Amino acid sequence: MVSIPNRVMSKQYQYTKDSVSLTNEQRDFYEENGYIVFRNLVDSDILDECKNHFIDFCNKKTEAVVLTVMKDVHLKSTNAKGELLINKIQDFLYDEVLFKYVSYKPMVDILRSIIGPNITGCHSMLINKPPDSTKDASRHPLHQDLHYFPFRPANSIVASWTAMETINEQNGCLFVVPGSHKGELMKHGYPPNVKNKAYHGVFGLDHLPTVNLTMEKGDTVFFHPILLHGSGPNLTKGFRKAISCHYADSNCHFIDVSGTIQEIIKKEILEIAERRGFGNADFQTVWKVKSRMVCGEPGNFQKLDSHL
Ligand SMILES: O=C(O)CCC(=O)C(=O)O
Repeated sequence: MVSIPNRVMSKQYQYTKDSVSLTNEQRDFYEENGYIVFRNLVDSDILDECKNHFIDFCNKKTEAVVLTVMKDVHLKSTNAKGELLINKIQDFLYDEVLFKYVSYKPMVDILRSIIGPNITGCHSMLINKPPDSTKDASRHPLHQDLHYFPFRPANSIVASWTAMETINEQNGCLFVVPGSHKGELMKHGYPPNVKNKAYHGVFGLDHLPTVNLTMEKGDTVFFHPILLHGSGPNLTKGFRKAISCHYADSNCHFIDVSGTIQEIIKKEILEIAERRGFGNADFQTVWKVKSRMVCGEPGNFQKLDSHL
């Protein structure tokens, strides 16, 4: 009988790590599709605490450590205020209430299985779609999140995105193009009728088959930063809220995106950062300053230039 060496028999995984938190079946699904949904992963009380904190912040009833507050441009000319106007808060990793979501242990266990033990939270968002949007208002066109990031490798970055209430086709669920994480980063811009700042998308991909991720409160999807995804408008009478964080292996290296297809977003992010008091910090520094270590050893995100 011919014996087959172990290394021939063992499967080659490219997008996940050997660990105990993902079953082989879950690993295979993420490897093949670039995303995986875990039902009822995040505790309802944590999500309620985050949601109430967000609403109190919108209504100016509490302080929160949030660097970027985005208002829906389609609603700016109306009388909408507070929770009815603010469609996204970003960069809240140093807010101790919202960080409870970011560092939630069952989630971190899964992150370890995808990007390894040294984890830095690098981008955080709470996305609020106000009720009764028009077709284009709260839509997020098909895009790849790597477009926003000046660090690599892409396989060492992953997003978590958690429904804070039932999210379906009517109120603007996430849709994904399964397997698209195996492709390249594409050129992004503003598709027709998309006016919200930095809501970039890739043009001409309407023919691609998408899968709608309908989710209940607490359900969480993890996805690769090259996965094409977007979300529809909220056509219902209620709000639609989701909370999300991108995580990177702390040892990811930073790249210079000048002169590349990412130049356009670098410029926009630096303009926003300057208004937030970052002065003339460079693109890499902006990302380092707003990131926060979650577990393991510190790495390149924690190394700031000495002149800062
Ligand atoms: O929650 C959503 O609508 C999706 C947001 C999204 O994909 C993003 O902000 O990158």
